[in-house]
Amino acid sequence: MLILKLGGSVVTYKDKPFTPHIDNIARLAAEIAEADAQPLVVVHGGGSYGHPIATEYGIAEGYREPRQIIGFSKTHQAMIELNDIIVRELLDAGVPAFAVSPSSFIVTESRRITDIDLQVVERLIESGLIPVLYGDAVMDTRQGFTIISGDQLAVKLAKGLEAERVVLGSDVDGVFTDDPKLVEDARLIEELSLSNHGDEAKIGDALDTDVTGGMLGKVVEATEAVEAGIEVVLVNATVGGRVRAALRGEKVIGTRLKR
Ligand code: IP8
Repeated sequence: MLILKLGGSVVTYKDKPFTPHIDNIARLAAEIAEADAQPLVVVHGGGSYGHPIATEYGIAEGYREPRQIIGFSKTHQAMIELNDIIVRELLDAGVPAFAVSPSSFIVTESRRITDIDLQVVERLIESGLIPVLYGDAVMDTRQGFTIISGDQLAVKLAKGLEAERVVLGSDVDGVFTDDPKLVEDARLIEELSLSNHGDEAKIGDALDTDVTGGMLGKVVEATEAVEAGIEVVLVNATVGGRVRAALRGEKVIGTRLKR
């Protein structure tokens, strides 16, 4: 069982509202087809679809005023639109993808997934389908509603489905010792131990920098899976061949998280 998360910066142009990155999506669809790694669940992020609307209406922070209600629906709808584009590309590549809406079977409490019914996803997988889910606007028992990230969802699915490996595809190669855009000799950390940073003492700083900003959240989120004994690999999904290799379990440029 494999879980593949494709970041919003991979499947959309993040600075152009509602613009899918079709080249990346089509290439990744082909890589997924070629990897022929099943069972597989695909999760994608929001990029320039979900995030601008969620921010405009303050959806992640929960209900405060009536004008947010339509924003909650618009955020979800934007994600359905992006999901539709991705599922169609997968189908065109011959991958038996099946769109699954997270908000219809997931509830959070204070932004964390507490309620997740995996029965349908499990049956889809058993039938040979590849469920395709996404970070979504979901109901929250404390704050009315919120946003769950694709990373939180990917990790929950990995644990619930007892996955062997989670591949987190973003637009950077992995975790670096320093910000590679600022520090010339910044080095890619091929294996990152979450319990003992040892000589990688600067990781915290590196994770806090802009270029790896999303990395800190990713690593924190992935900790739960790593602790459950699931392999987590961070790869650059904008570079051809890396996702295919990671799905096949081949050696690939990236960062492997370990306990
Ligand atoms: O891009 C958030 O998912 P992420 C999705 O993985 C929405 O953080 C709805 C903004």
